[in-house]
Amino acid sequence: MKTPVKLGTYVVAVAAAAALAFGVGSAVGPVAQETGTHHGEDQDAAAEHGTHTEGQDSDPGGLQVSEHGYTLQLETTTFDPGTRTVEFRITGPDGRPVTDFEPTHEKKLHLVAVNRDTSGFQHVHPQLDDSGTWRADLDLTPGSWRLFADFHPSGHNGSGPMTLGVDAAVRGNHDPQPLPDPDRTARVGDYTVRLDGDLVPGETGELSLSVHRDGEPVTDLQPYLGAYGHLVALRAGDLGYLHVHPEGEPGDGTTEPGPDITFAATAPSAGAYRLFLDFRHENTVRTAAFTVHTGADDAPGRSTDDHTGNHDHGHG
Ligand SMILES: [Cu+2]
Repeated sequence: MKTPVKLGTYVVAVAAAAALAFGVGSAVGPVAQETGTHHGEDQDAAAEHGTHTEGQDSDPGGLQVSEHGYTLQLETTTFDPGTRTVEFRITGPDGRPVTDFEPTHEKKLHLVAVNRDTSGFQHVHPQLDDSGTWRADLDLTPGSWRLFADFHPSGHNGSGPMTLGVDAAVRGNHDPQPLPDPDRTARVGDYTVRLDGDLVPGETGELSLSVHRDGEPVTDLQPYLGAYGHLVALRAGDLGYLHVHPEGEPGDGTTEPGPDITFAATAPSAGAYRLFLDFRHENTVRTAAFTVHTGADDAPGRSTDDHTGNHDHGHG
């Protein structure tokens, strides 16, 4: 029973680090949280009182359909397979649909959809109408899907951007696939993307993705959402959604348009993660996908095979 002990130690260490960060960095959080983070039971109590923990990037998002009074409401939760228009609302603490959002990465809301076996990844930008209803087309295959809305409601005191997640079910026969084996190279069309760096539990790790085409480094990547790449990381097992930040942006005088794109990310726990990199070149957005395990490189005894799950998709 070594693992639970280790995990327990890790939680305590993170809690202590969080308490330290709060003590040193800010006086924004309620006092109850600063003391509460030292003890598990108090931490639970703090969570029940809706204490915000944003700013701690190691907390995955997207595990809850409702948080801090904001709820992700899907108009319909069951679909036939195919290209379907998904409609949803974000309701606020007053129960009414939210219509004011602060853009993050140039968009008011990012919708990420993935089959729960991590196939079919899509990252789209829905349209908002005056009533607060968002609409986006998704290509849905049979199975259980997870939809993530990544947004920042205007005037939301202190908690900043958030990610809510909701399940949707798509009818039809589904042959779920295991998580693809760890592989640091992904192919998407003519492009090869190489991943360097590691996700580290509880620490900020640097991930560098290098884009090549036909063996040549790509040095004219196009800005996409204010960066040369957009990375989404999902934890295997619960699809916890990690906050990943690009390091450097187009036009800052130091960030080159490829072949390397660098990100900072913190893994909330040891385990496997599925990474999806969106990059734009010659006016097409492509997605390269990777499986990584925290800490170590590819796990021993694992074979590497072809099912990388990469795909081209027209993204404007
Ligand atoms: Cu987006």
